[in-house]
Amino acid sequence: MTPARVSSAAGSLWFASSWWAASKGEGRVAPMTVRCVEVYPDAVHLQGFLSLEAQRRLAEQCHVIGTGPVGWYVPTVRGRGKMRVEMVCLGYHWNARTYRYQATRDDHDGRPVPALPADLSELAREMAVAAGTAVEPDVCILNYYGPAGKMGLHQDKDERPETLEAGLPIVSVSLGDTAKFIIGGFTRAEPKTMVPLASGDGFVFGGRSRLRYHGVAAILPGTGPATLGLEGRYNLTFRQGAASQ
Ligand SMILES: O=C(O)CCC(=O)C(=O)O
Ligand SMILES: [Mn+2]
Repeated sequence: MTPARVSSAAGSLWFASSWWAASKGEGRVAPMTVRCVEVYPDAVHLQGFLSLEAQRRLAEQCHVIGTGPVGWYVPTVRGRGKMRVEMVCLGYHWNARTYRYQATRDDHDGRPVPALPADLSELAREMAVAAGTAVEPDVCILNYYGPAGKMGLHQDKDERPETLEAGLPIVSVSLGDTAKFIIGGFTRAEPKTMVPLASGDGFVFGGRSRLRYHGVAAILPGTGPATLGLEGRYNLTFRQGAASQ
């Protein structure tokens, strides 16, 4: 089931969304309303996309992946030291030294990257539709931010050029503590907007916003739902265009 748009108003749209939650075993859940705020053209904040139960299950899935045999590591970025997050890639591995996608974790332990689970791809598809776009993700980067976690201003531009030109979106899902997500223009210096990404929120940026600079200025410790049992924050970004074709 794709989410149904139930009403629209300037700058904010409302959808009903329950498919993913139901697929995770919640059974009959009441359709949820999700507030969709267009922060920039084609950059949409989906506020409250995931029910608390769906957040809990997804957080558990992230924990299992991250603590599994091919789990968390701290990437060292070309010339800029260690990142302030722990990372696991699914589907393809993003090599922090070469900024290229590959099948094995060559900048870490050389192991084959875990597959991208089908239920996670479906969540990304559903979020993209809610934001008025579409994606067929072939990679997900799962990040864990501790209380001092952050991510510098950057563009997501390592996917295949034709997918960037087509504006195929990045679909981001947040769990746990709220992040101060910063998004600006197409150069580092342009003015920026702070978007608080709370647990269960989505953020989809494609089309005219695909190459906007963005980052995470800070995590707000203790702001996530207690029932997740998560100190810090998970963020999943789904992308299309990692596969070399
Ligand atoms: O954590 C976030 O909200 C953004 C993550 C991000 O930009 C990335 O992984 O490229
Ligand atoms: Mn990014």
